[in-house]
Amino acid sequence: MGSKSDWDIMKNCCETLKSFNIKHEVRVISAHRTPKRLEKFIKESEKNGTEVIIAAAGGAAHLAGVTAALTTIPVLGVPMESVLKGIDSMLSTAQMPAGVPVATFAIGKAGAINSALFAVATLSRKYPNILKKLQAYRSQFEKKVPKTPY
Ligand code: RP5
Repeated sequence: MGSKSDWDIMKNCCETLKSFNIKHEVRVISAHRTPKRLEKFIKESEKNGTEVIIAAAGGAAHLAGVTAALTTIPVLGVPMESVLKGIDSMLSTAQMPAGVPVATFAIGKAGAINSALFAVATLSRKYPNILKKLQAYRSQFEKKVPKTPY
């Protein structure tokens, strides 16, 4: 995430990953404030077999896009809420030029959770144990939604 101030929202992403026992690392790295840290992190990620990177940033949110420009590891972007209610973050994250994709999720908490679930779904195509957990999660989810509103 681009700032420690994003953690309150992005902890929902980590909690979701943890609930599926997905090994992950959490870092504060800013495309604007700590570009060298970003470069180092990407080099390490390519060496250590990282399969997905989730990048959360707000405002002029370049983190996901710059990350995607520097690696072929799939990048999932989560726009953070901002003074412009996250619309700036969402457009900055989603409106990538053709050739450098960032899969962009909803602004804020829903995006934080869904980015994790999307990473889980992606990994589940390769790891049968993750697929089992995802199927169990989906069936529980189904049971939790009432059939009527009263
Ligand atoms: C972005 O600027 C961060 O991702 C954060 O959402 C936003 C504000 O950062 P702080 O000023 O709170 O550190 O880079």
